[in-house]
Amino acid sequence: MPVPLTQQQIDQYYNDGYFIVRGALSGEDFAPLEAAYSEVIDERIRDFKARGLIEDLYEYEPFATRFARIHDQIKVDDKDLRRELSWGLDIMHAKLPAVFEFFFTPNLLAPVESIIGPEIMLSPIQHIRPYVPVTGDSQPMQVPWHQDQGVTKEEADVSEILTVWIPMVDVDENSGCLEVIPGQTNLLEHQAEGGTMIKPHLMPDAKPVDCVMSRGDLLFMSAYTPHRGHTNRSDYVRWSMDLRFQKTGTPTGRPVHPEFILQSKADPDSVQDSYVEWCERWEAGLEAGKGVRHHRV
Ligand SMILES: O=C(O)CCC(=O)C(=O)O
Ligand SMILES: [Fe+2]
Repeated sequence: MPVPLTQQQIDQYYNDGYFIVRGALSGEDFAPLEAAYSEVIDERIRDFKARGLIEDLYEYEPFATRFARIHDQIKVDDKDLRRELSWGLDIMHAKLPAVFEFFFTPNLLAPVESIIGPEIMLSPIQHIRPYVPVTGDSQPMQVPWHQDQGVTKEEADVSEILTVWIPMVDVDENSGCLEVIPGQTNLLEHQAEGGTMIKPHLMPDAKPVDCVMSRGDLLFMSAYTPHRGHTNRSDYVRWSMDLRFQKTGTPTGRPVHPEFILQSKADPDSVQDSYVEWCERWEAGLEAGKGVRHHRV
């Protein structure tokens, strides 16, 4: 049964700028996603084996670890090959039907509605991030301290945007969970250098909180909550998805990329549930967005 947030949980979200919704998603909600990504990865692994780039397919390795065991077979300093292995897995590149269907998961939309209201639009700022285990300090694609409002254009400053961070595996400080700084309600100045990040001298001195989570939990974060991902030093891949929701019609701050109406109680026919249209609008948006700076800095 989809469960909305209680008033106490909503209050906690607004007080702290984040809230972990425990046990919201079920194994059934994840199964099609996992199956779809397993298939994409399997194809890629077979291609790498056929090209003699890896020895072992690790066919019977579970979803959480298989991709890591494949990476283990490629030298850490062969960055191009490692990049090729992970290339194109993000939501808008892979365009998997299972991901599109996941957006409409009732167990996800019920607590989102508690914050955003019944007219729910999905922001185009959305990712799937497989953090592969590392031994050193450099986690490819790792994001530094930032607020999500900082990665939008200024037009989004009138919008209330809710980030939902969804671990597809259990996460803790050793396996790449997020750390957040509670209680921040305004935008801190960001810089582009080092990846869009809060200017170091403006970082709040409040103590960061590690968001230790199980698969099935959802991290709700306001767009002003400073956060970053920990390095993954475990032996499995930190698979996570992050989505952003806002009231339909409010600016996303990413104007060239497509937003989608996921739910409407006022006008149910307005829901954009066509997979084909989703693919077409992403293809057009990615083309139009080439060479465009998407962040405000
Ligand atoms: O997954 C991460 O490590 C960072 C995620 C993030 O910045 C976000 O979801 O907004
Ligand atoms: Fe973020």
